[in-house]
Amino acid sequence: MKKVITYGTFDLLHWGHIELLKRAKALGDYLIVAVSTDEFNALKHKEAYHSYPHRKLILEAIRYVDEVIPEKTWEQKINDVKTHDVDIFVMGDDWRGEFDFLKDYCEVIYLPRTTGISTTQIKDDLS
Ligand code: C2G
Repeated sequence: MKKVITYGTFDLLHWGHIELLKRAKALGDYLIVAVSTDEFNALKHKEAYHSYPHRKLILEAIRYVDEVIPEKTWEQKINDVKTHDVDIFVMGDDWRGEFDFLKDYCEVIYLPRTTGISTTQIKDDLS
């Protein structure tokens, strides 16, 4: 079984997130999503509209997602890859290069971001 992992806040879930998760799942058989806790979001200088428990609940309802775990630190990725026996790490290409250190542990793939949508744009459009 080929296991894939990806990380993110996934706030105000939108079709750009879904396109990422769909493509990530298509790379293997099992997709783990490490969703940022509210405390970790503070480290990313992000404040999500939905709380961690609600963002976790929403992600668990997506057909492409098999498991949701918390993302609490920047440093947990290597351990996550090892403990979850992950074969492929996937992120949108706004992160290109940032996680190449994981290449010693698994395949690293950066997928093109979906243009025309973002959580920030949703907030701006509604404000
Ligand atoms: N994404 C995308 N297209 C968009 C918006 C987001 O492909 N229009 C992707 C991002 O590239 C990322 C994932 O969806 O791979 C989640 O996006 P965010 O919730 O914004 O994640 P981010 O805050 O970048 O957190 O340790 C990594 C961080 O937790 C990533």
